[in-house]
Amino acid sequence: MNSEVLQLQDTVVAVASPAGRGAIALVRLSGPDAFAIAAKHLQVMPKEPRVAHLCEVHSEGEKLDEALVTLFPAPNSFTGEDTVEFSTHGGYFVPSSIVVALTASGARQALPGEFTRRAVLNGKLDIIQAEAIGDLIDASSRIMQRTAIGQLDGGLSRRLLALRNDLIELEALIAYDVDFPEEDDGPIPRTRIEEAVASVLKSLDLLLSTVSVGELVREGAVVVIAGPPNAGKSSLFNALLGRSRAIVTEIPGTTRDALEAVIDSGKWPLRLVDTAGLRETEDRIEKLGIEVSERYLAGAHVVLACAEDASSVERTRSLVGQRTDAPIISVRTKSDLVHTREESGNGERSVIAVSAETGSGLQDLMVAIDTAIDERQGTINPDLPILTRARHRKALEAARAEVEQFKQAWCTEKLPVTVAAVHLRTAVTELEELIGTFEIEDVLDRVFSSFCVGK
Ligand SMILES: Nc1nc2c(ncn2[C@@H]2O[C@H](COP(=O)(O)OP(=O)(O)OP(=O)(O)O)[C@@H](O)[C@H]2O)c(=O)[nH]1
Ligand SMILES: [Mg+2]
Repeated sequence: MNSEVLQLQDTVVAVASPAGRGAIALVRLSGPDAFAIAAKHLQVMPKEPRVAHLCEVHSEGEKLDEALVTLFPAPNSFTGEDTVEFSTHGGYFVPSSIVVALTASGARQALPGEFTRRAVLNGKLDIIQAEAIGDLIDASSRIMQRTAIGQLDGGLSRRLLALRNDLIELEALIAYDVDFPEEDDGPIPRTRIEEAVASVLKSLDLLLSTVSVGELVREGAVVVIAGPPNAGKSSLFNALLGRSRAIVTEIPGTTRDALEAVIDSGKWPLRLVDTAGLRETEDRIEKLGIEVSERYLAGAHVVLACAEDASSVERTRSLVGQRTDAPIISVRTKSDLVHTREESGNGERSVIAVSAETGSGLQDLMVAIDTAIDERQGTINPDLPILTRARHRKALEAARAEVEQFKQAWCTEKLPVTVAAVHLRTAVTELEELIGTFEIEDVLDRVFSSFCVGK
């Protein structure tokens, strides 16, 4: 999408709810002619803004639907433009017939993400907040939802704006020093500039330290179930999921390929992976499966080392330890079977006994997984906004590199101050592009390319 295509003088329309059968669908109409176009199709045009009115929607003398129609006069709408929302009956046909009628009267079909894009262009949201809307729609866990809501409320934007302002103040200090070196107050003390630089670098580092948490929030923590064939890995996978996803048989070597599923019942979203049992084998397919297991182990956030008795749990743990740096939780499976229960006792303190059959120990295991991730991540400062996208990380890393270069130049006095200050200007530009309320067209293109129509 580029600026030639995106004409703000157009009035655009789209079905904002997903296609398919449902009680209600939402048709959105936004732009300078929204009210005039809507009036052509409503038997009675609602007068009061922001109040839902039951209206008959007509086209060419024919009634299309009875809908709840709400007018949002500019600038008090999501897009900042005159907007009409039609809550129509759901399904495929009714909402699209209304879109067809409105386009026949001069509206244009909205492009993907165009409503949110207009909101950004009209100053209702910055790009960071627009991304949060995308994240909120895509949220597949409570923590992702919470992070996106915080970002939509402007938490991250405020933090970035404060950083940008610190950099601009630094620039001003330096400019003052260059322009008025003979002022009464004397030159700005070098230490004052050095302290300001150190403080900006610290704030940048603090934000950058949230990148790994952001990745976990978006992607989920990879929890790999590993162990010898027939240990009960697939059964545990199914039990933790609460449904039968993986095939379970009494034949060792049943699972040949890694199987993934998402769980969001604990603190962190988890990507649980069932793997092929680890053993020496000549079977070509099983061998490939084991290679996949080993790859998953290398990329795991947590590994569950599973086996049926204490000594094989210990063996599994050391075998797995050679293939991963992730924390390993020792799990003794099939705890409902008598012979394994007899073995429990000394030396098993850190081993969690579970039964996929009865469900015992599963809750303890979930808690242990969350704790292992907590320990790996360190404590998360709840006041610190989290960077959730590669775009955020890249911009902050670039800004940091520029500030670092300024610091070098300033400390070694190798470059004229005015030249060194160019690095500060570039750092400011990086942050402004990231927030996106400044020079933004190409940033907008990147952000909105993944949006759906109607949002
Ligand atoms: N009694 C009891 N039997 C279990 C339990 N978990 C698994 N089993 C049985 O153990 C056998 C192997 O279970 P799977 O879950 O297929 O084991 P696996 O580790 O995935 O095996 P591979 O895929 O071959 O590596 C099956 O017969 C299961 O019914 C359990 O908690 N209690
Ligand atoms: Mg299996």
